Amino acid sequence: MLSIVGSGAMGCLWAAHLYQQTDVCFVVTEPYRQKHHLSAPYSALSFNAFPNALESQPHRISTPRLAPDTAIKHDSTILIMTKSYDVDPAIIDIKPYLGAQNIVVLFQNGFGSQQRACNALGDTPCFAAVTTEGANKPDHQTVIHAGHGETVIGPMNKPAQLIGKAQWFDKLAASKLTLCYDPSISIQLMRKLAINCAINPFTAIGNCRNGAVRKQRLFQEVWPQLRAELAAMLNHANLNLSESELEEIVFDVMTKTANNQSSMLQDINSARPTEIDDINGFAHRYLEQHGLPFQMNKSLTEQVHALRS
Ligand code: KPL
Repeated sequence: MLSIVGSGAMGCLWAAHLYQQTDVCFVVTEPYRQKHHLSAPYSALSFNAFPNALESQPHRISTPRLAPDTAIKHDSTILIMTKSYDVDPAIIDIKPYLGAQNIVVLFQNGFGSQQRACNALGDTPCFAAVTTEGANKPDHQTVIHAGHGETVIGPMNKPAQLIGKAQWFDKLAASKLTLCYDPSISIQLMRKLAINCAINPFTAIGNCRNGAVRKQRLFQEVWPQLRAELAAMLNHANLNLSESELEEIVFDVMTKTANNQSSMLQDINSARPTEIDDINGFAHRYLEQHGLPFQMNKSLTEQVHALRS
């Protein structure tokens, strides 16, 4: 059984790619039940999946929604595809049904929720994923695979390091989404964190797509200071990149995703909480803890918080 926590764009994308290969269900955790106003017995979640933005013929998918006690079998793989701030309550709900035979894969932006989840999971193997797949849900009934990317997965705790790339990985690879395994996933997470720190807050503050950030006055004014803070964070985490190498990576992502609405802008536009505390907020705390300059990450965190107050 493959159990997915979270039925946002990424959860639906994976369900759509796996339902023909294996038994897939969405897990109804308590926060999910409340958010979707569900009461047992739960109906299946039906949606149209468009393989790309131009396709007119969708696949109609119907995926069961089950309570954790029925959704999680002794050998289930569980994909946690919630926002980073929803991971802790989700883990509390599923933890009683997890053991050493299960596999948990975390798909969150930012850095921080992954470590908290690992600490809570004990001896259950826990992996983290960094993905560049582009998916969006224009409405509750529709998911569009907007851009093909790749998903890198690697171990977050000792039990996961011991299991490594095993049968669970083949189960996910059956999705035909591009997957690879990296034993040093923390490096990938830190690199993606720096990219999100450099793009997401500006899209939210300026209400613009990723491609417009470079032309934004605020970005042009603060980027040299932010770039220096992010390069210092990466160097401290042993990912040695010069400021100009970091800039090249960030500008490249801005160009490749120019038409995207960042996840943070989508959150603001849908009046949802943002992941800022696990993005620039994490960078601020990390830099401060290690005696490095942190003011710009702190300021951007505060500016994004102010958008919702
Ligand atoms: O990961 C992203 C996000 O929106 O959270 C980027 C890389 C900015 C692409 O939109």
